[in-house]
Amino acid sequence: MLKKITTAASVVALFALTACGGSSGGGSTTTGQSGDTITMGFAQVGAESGWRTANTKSVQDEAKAAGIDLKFSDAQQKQENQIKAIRSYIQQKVSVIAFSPVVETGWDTVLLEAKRANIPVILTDRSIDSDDKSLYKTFLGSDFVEEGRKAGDWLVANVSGPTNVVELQGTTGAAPAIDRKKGFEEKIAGKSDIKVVASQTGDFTRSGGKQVMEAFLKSQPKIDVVYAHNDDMGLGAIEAIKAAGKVPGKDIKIITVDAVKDGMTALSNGEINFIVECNPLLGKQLMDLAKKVVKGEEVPARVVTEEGTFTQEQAKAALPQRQY
Ligand code: GYE
Repeated sequence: MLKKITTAASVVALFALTACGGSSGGGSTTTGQSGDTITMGFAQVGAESGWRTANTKSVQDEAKAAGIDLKFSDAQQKQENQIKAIRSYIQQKVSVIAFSPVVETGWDTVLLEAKRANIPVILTDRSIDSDDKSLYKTFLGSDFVEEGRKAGDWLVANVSGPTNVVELQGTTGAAPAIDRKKGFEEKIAGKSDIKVVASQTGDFTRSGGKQVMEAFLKSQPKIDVVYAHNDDMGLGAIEAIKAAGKVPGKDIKIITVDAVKDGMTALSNGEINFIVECNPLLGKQLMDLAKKVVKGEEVPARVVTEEGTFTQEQAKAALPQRQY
């Protein structure tokens, strides 16, 4: 239901509701500082992709399983909404704040407020760009540069002759958009046959990927490969390619990142050529880390998620067991 919220005002109203819900939860509900129940304030990016939906479910399910009282908010991909959510969690004196920063920069002020209120912060999925490492306890998530490198390696090994690539970037300023571009560029640098002829953001959404791809198909005389920073944008691009009378996966090869069910289905159908995996099931590790930081125990500064890659054949084999 959270994804239905359309205005910042209603987001704020919802925080207020959440706050009331928390305090009417009975006298036994306490914050981490005083003991029993851990309360986590989680500021989610939004509901922009299949990855995000799976990530939200993982966080909600695992909070429940761990007996952690979760206050959840959806920022609709807006930094100002995430900042409001974090401030509201500080006011509510939650035991721990976890969030996935929509963009990398601009967090120091609000995180300093959390630090002064003695509320530990865990970064999950995406990291921030700040010199002050004392603003958060740990960062749990993927190595996005490495994901970009895997996409670049596959491209270099699987094309020959002059190859024009169009890139569908994630949300501007977001860690996975910056890093997936960087890792990919690193691997194609020096390959004179491979050219990125156009690169634009599709905001990690299916509709964004479709729109940008429609524009690319009009402006670019020759497109051989699409590199989409997530499955959803790749799926949007597939729609645009079909509408232009071309065959996705054949006339235009497609590389994406995530490996959510819809992406894996398109991969096994031959419409996508290669997917770099990015694991959204971070809930369990997040709750384990939260319990530790609330107790004041040491945690590693960085926890990297293990992930692989999928070819069309591998997707066919893996699809029946795919949970998300
Ligand atoms: O790849 C994309 C989502 O931050 C890793 O965000 C995440 C990315 C994921 O919208 O689908």
